[in-house]
Amino acid sequence: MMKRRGMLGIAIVVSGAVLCGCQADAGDTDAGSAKPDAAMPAAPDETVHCEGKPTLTTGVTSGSKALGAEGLINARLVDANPLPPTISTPSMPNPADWTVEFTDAKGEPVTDVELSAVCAYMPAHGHSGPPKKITAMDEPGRFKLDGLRFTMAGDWEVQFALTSPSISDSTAEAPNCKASGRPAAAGNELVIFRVCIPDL
Ligand SMILES: [Cu+2]
Repeated sequence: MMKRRGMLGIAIVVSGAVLCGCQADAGDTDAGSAKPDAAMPAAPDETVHCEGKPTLTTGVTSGSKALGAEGLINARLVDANPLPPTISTPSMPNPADWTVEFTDAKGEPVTDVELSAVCAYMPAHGHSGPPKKITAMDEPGRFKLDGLRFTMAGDWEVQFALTSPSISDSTAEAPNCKASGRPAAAGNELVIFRVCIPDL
């Protein structure tokens, strides 16, 4: 049962390739009194309830939607497996595979989208991790993300920093994704899906 490894007790937001290990034995911080710094995961022993929060849906016409920060690009969840997404642990990685479509205000696919950063980000704790693989699909505006991991129960965001010369030359807010330990650069748009991951 003792699976403690040296690194697990230390809260460091390291390179984007290293996923948060904070679901394992982060100590017994008193909820309420402790004020962890941004990089320090809180104690994971509070039960997470996702009831009443928006449910992630997929579909050609109705899937979950997200609006870009500049309001110029919409994203739609075309497919997700598993659905709903589940917590990812070392023994049960449960990688999430998502297909996302980016469209303009009229609902037409944006054909020149380039993704500059994608990650699953946990705002409460400030950690993030990229998908294992991103593939541009044959259908215009669609991308497949393989191996997204939600390493703790709680509220997560899946953030996309993207550029699309045909839509915008503006600069959106930077994503919270990190690449090689550094914040990722902002694109023309920042699109965010919000998802609650329940306890096992
Ligand atoms: Cu966390």
